[in-house]
Amino acid sequence: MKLTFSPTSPFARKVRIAAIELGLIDKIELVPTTVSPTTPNPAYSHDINPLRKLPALIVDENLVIVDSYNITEYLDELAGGKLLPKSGVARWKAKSEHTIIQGMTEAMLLCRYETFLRPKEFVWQGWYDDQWDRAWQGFAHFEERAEALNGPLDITQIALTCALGYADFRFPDCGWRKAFPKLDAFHERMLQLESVKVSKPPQA
Ligand SMILES: N[C@@H](CCC(=O)N[C@@H](CS)C(=O)NCC(=O)O)C(=O)O
Repeated sequence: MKLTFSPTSPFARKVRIAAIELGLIDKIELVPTTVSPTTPNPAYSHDINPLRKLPALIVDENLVIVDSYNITEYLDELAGGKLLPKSGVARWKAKSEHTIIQGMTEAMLLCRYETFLRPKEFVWQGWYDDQWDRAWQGFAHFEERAEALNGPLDITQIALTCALGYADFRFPDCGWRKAFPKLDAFHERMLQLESVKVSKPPQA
C-alpha cells in the first residue's frame, strides 16, 4: 500500500501512528507529496483525490481511500479492530469525538493558511479568530473529559495527540499547555510511545 504523506501534516501523522501501533507500517510506503491551496496538481486531482488533500491510501488499482479517518478505520479493520470500539454507543461516541478533533485540526489548518498563504491585505482577522476559537473550545471539551483519555490506546487519543502536536508546531505561543494542564499531562504520556516520538513534525 502507498500513503500520500507529508511530515508536517497532522492527518498523515495520525495514520502513521495508527499504522505503527497496529503493526502495519511495514506494509505501507510513505510517498512524500505536496498539496496546497492555490497550487494546482492535476495528476493528484485526477489519480488520487479531486479534493487535492492528503493523506490518501492507495491500496491497489481498485481502491484509493481518502480522509485520515477512513484510512485509520480501514487499517484498524485489517488489524482486527483495536483502535475503535466494534459497535453500539461506544463506537458512535468514539466516531463523534473523533469528528470534533478532526474539526479542531481543520480549523487550525485554516488559521495557518489564513496567515501563511493568504495575501496580507485579504486576511480577515474575525474569521481567523472564529476558527481559532473552534479549536480552542475543542481543547476545552477534552480537558473537561480528560479521564476518558486514560483507557487503552484508541483513535481519539491518537487524533488528539496529533492536534496538540500541530498546535505546538504551528502555534508555539498559543499557550495550550497552561490553559489545559490535563491535556498537557496526557500529551506527555503519549510522547512516551515510539510511534508518537518518531512522527513528531519537523521544527517549524
Ligand atoms: N479531512 C481530511 C483533511 C486533510 C487535509 O486537510 N490535509 C491537508 C494537509 S495537512 C491538505 O491536504 N491540504 C491541501 C489543501 O487543502 O489544498 C483528512 O482527515 O484526511
